[in-house]
Amino acid sequence: MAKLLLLTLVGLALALVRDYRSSYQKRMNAFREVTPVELPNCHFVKGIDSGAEDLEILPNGLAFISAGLKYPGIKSFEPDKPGKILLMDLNDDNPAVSELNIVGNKLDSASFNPHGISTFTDADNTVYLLVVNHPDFKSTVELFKFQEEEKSLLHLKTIRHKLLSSVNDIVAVGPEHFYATNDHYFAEPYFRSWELYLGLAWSYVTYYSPEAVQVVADGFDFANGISISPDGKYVYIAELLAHKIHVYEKHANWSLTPLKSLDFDTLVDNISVDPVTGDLWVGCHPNGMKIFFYDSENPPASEVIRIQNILTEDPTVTVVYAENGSALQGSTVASVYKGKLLIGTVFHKALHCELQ
Ligand SMILES: *[C@@H]1O[C@H](CO)[C@@H](O)[C@H](O)[C@H]1NC(C)=O
Ligand SMILES: *[C@@H]1O[C@H](CO)[C@@H](O)[C@H](O)[C@H]1NC(C)=O
Ligand SMILES: CC(=O)N[C@H]1CO[C@H](CO)[C@@H](O)[C@@H]1O
Repeated sequence: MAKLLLLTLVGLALALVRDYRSSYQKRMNAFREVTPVELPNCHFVKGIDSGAEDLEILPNGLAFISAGLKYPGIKSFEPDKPGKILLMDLNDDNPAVSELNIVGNKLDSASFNPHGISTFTDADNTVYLLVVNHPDFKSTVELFKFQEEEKSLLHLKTIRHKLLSSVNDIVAVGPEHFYATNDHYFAEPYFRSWELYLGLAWSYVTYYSPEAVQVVADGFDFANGISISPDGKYVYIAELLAHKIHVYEKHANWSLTPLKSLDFDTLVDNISVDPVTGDLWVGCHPNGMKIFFYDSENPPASEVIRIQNILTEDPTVTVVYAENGSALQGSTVASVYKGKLLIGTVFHKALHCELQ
């Protein structure tokens, strides 16, 4: 009898392990290969060789790029160098990047580890740049004022809060007001691989303002990119390991209510919204195993998806660019400006292409 019980328990444990493993492989999209989709006239951006995790293009064509992210467990080609913020003018024929000087004496540049970024332009045309930072594996949000003449960023403030525990990406709705995704995996100097394996969906979205801070959505299996519609009425959230993009309605009191979600066959990372058309551009990882467990012989692929008419019953989803990693490894973000597409990656290069 005892033997039978033991056998049953062993059987149950094995079934559980099998279930977790197959769900893990599904969440990681472990068996996906890409079919290439090419774009004309692609050039690597000079000066970017160790990542351009997030980028944001201003209406005048100036692009901010966060570079040099060190994420626990994820590849970095320059593990000992601090991160930086780059500037690029997309109006140039062959745009190059320059590093923005950080001025003000409150930010420790040696431990600067920038991740998601977002800008806010106020009524006087002052541009604020908000940057998710991970000094010593903690999470803060740094507020800067962009000084275009001096090509510098004036550091104004460091924002910390217990509901900003493991921030991935932010979208600003004011100079000091933003929504932030907390991915759960950037809290400690090690990668929480067991928790990632189990898929506990502990990731959430916080609304932050100096007056009130609240969780506005939760239960995500790795909430990643976040962005907002041009009219400011809808917030888009990418749930990386569930392969979903969620549309939330934003209310006057800043709360969010779920409206709909779309499913994909790829891990959706950062979302950028075309201010002209309202289309969503998403940087994706077709196969999560390759991005979380780097192998230079079998590098992670890149994939960019465009979603048109997301609010209608029948949105159009197009794979605009796909490449197996022999050219561009691990795309995280893509954004358009005047018929050209700029694609950023976690730790690799950035690519600038013409759209057909
Ligand atoms: C915020 O506004 C929404 C929509 O009007 C409402 O349903 C919700 O109860 C409000 N939440 C709070 C905390 O007041
Ligand atoms: C990736 O694509 C390139 C160019 O299309 C091709 O030469 C190469 O064999 C591919 N690699 C793999 C592993 O499929
Ligand atoms: C290119 C681009 O717009 N990327 C987005 C990535 O996420 C941040 C934070 O939400 C957005 O502000 C960026 O727009």
